[in-house]
Amino acid sequence: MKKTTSFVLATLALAFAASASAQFAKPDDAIRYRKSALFVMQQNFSRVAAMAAGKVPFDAKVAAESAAAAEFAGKLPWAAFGDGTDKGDTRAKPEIWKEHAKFQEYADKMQAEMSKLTVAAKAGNLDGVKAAVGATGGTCKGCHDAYRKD
Ligand code: ASC
Repeated sequence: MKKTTSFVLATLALAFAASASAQFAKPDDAIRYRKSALFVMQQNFSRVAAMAAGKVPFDAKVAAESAAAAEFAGKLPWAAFGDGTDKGDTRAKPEIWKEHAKFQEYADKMQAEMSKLTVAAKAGNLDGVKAAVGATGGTCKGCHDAYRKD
């Protein structure tokens, strides 16, 4: 039973990995896709971060829409770090492909914090937005420090 479960899980994992990488015709497409998604995420996050920092007035509607867009865009890049996408127009460090599970933990942590930002923004809670922007930004920085060449 245990063996069967492991086999099923392993098969599902392989199927998922295959479908995740199969959506890109070539490695350059995967690199462009993940950079585009991260750019859209960053642009939307920054709009909310500017409000949290008091650089622009807090607009709850814009903050909620931007946070939701950042949250959605933040789900996309990770399927585009498949095998063979470590070389090209990218600052991604080779460690990503050596310790993929650890890299994925950083990605998951960012998404968890980003979800809290959407919740706070939807509630129109500026203090909550400030806290969530800080926590989310920390996860961006942590992953960049570990996995991005500067
Ligand atoms: C941003 C951005 C990042 C993070 C990071 C937070 O807006 O582009 O990489 O926030 O600077 O420390």
